[in-house]
Amino acid sequence: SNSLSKEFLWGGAVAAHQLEGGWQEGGKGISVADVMTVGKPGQERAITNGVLPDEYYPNHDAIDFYHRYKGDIALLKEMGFKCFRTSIAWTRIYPTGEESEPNEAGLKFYDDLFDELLKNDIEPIITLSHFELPYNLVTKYGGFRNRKLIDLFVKFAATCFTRYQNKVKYWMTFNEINNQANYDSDFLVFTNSGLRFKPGENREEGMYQSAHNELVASARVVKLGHEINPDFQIGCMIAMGPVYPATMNPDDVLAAQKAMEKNYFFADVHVNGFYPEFLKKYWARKGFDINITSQDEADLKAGTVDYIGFSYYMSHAVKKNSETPFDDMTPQNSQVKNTYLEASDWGWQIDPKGLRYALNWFTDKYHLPLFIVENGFGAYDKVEADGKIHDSYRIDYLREHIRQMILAVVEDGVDLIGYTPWGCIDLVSAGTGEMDKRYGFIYVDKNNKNEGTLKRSKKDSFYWFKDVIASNGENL
Ligand code: P53
Repeated sequence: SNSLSKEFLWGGAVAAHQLEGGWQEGGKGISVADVMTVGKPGQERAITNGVLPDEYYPNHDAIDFYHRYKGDIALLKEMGFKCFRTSIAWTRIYPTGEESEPNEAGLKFYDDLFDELLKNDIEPIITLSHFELPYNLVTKYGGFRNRKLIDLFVKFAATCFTRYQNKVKYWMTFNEINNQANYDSDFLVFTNSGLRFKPGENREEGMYQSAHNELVASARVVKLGHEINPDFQIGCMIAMGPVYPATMNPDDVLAAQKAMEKNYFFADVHVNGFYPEFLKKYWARKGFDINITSQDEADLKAGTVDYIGFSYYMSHAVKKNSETPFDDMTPQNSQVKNTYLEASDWGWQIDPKGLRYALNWFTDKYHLPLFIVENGFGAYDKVEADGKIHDSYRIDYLREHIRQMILAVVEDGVDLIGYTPWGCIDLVSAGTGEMDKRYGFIYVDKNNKNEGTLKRSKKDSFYWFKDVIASNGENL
């Protein structure tokens, strides 16, 4: 066929903590997102020890989707959305993560939200864990380093699967589980796994143990979900940023491959149900002692995913240097600027062809259906005197990525479920906590300093994307 199928799921993506607000409504507990402040381009947000009285926490109120979701869904419907990706805030269901009974007010909120979507013929696509760990599990257990969190996550997932089994078909377990491969970043290990390191601790080993515990939790949840409803489609969620060699020098080529392995072995385990050989060898060389039981190995095998959800924003390029052995290559420590690409104001390199590359890479390696569950352009928007927002830069970004996506499907035969651009309505940035780093088709009047009316308005990209969906990708 020369076009996308009629069933192709066009939509948009968000995460609970980045738009709901209502951080203490309906008995919600404090999550890791509730203790992070605002950063700026090139500066990570700070993590505080609990909620402090004089700090501003942008996720606490976010864009108040908690109270405004009906109006917001009406706008998504107007754009023609076939699906909407969001997450279930763990702390609305189990406020500390440890309760024996779920919180009914939290369950009811998502019942109502999913009903509203279904009433509008919008399929909910649900992430179980999107940077929303109960903060209590950080202070009490040190996050996912502790195996205890496996059972707590399985309990949370079982509650969601049972309650929403007739409303939600598409699930994902851990959002961007591989972000923590960059274990030097306080933000990434905290949001993925609730990890906080003391000076002198082995961050890398701690990260691998947490990642293992999450991979086991994910596999157990996949198996359980299929038992609860065999029609469930349960995927993993990988942050994909292909790593290119800076030159044709075989050193650079091998360096890029090694950096890819370290970032994407997570997908190997999710899809194959076992660890790749290179990683076990690497752990042995480093002297890492990762606790993996034989029951874990059986669980990993029994819970492989149905599809691969992934985010795609940018690509990276690496150059081998003499200080960094192949063993330690990462996109961070050997990164060079790709002189063929432009970047966003936050330094994210714009690379539409990298999306086609990523779709083919996943397909060649795993032969599973794929779902682009995030893609988009974070940018400053300007509201004109007449209230209009001319975001042609965002349209350009999305158009070129959609072109490459369609080529991957039509010419390369990639099996693609759908496309949900990130932050379809402006929301709080995960990386910086800013409101002014915007991705939306829908503008929300609120800035980095918590000022604004929260009024929603349609950007130029709103009308453009509406036409893209209506024409099933023909009118770009
Ligand atoms: P923000 C790092 C690298 C790539 C994607 O990010 C990332 C991150 C973490 O910031 O996050 C994903 O808001 C994530 C979303 C996030 C989105 O990309 O930093 O799944 O929660 O908002 C965009 O611009």
